[in-house]
Amino acid sequence: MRTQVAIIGAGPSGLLLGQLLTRAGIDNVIVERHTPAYVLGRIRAGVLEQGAVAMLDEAGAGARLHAEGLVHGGIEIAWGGRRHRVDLSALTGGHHVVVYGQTEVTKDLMEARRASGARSVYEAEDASVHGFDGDRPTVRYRHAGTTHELECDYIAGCDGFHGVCRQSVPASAIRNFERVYPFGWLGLLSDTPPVADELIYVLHERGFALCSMRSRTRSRYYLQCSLAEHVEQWPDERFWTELKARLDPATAAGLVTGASLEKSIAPLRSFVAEPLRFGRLFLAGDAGHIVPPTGAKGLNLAASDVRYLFDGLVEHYRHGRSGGLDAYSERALRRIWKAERFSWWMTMLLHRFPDHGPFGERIQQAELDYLFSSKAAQAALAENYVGLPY
Ligand code: RFL
Ligand code: PHB
Repeated sequence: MRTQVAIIGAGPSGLLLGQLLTRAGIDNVIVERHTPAYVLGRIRAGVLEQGAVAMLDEAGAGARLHAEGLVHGGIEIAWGGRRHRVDLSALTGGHHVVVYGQTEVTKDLMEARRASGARSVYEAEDASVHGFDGDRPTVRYRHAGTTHELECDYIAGCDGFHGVCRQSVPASAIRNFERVYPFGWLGLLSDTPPVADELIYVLHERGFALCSMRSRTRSRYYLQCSLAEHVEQWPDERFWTELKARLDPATAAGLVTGASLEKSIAPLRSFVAEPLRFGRLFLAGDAGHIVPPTGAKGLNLAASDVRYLFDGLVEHYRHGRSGGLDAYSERALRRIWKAERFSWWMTMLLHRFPDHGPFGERIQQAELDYLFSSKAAQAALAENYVGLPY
């Protein structure tokens, strides 16, 4: 089998890149390890920047998002028993974010791909990438007991943090930057109305909490938890009791609880690989970088990587120029590092750090005090939260 661009991974970055390429007349094949149902079962991001929304429109997958997504012009930060609003729209000249689950984004992109007839191989086992330092890269995988080889011009490594693409690059050619945080997020999804109209990020002495949502009838809540804990130790009752303990009394009184649809623990990590291009292999999305979820940037960064990579591929196939592909890694990394900085800062601002001690806590209080006494500080938060320009 032969294609122009072989895409490893059918997460948001692989599906978005594939859809844009197909619409631009560039042949591509997606090779994914899991089943579509498994990919859709992972409950992850919920907040989209306007740039990511525009790309989903360009991919022809934005209709349901516009009909069902919730436009948010602000977020709240609760601390010291009070909720403070950050007016994202007023502080950014009218920008906003859209609350629409990653599951729905993935579903819409899968549907668009199915309708386009582009090729996808799900349940591809032992995928491996070869020859990307030369002119004829290939992807090998097993499917239904048979080994297949896919020849291509380029490989897009959209296979997430644990994927095979980054790991196939010789250690001497790549530099990794990493910070692992000493806690995780325990997430719960429930068919209950959200406790507030906008997201509430909470700093409490018992730890961070986040009140988010997927729709007007479906909520997503998170609690900072220890990495030693397991989901089984968190029956729903315990989760709701702990969440209420981290909310101010008025908000806690308005919380509607119910049975969980899903519960999971995610570790928090900052990670960047440099560069993001190795000959004819390009890394995009979580394959090249990870942010802690506090800034809601992971999925949005996947979209901006795809923007730069797609533009480079179009320039190559339409005009025979390599400038965009040559600049991919540098352009993407400039935006990635700013999102890394913001996500790290939001994480430092809003979590209890077991090793910070009294000095660290006072600095955190001063940072929050400053934030809510300075329009300039709020504007800096707002412009990063709604997304820096591409
Ligand atoms: P994905 O989604 O991990 O998809 C990678 C795909 O590659 C497949 N794969 C392979 N396929 C073939 N062969 C192999 N060897 C393979 N190895 C892996 C995998 O099965 C998978 O289908 O990466 P992608 O596409 O780059 O997308 C990245 C996003 O998923 C991620 O950044 C976000 O979910 C991060 N994130 C958030 N981002 C936001 O922008 N806003 C948010 O509000 C937000 N909240 C979150 C988040 C991530 C979270 N977790 C659990 C990490 C909240 C949480 C709790
Ligand atoms: C979510 O709704 O899953 C979500 C929202 C905002 C974040 C992280 C996760 O910062």
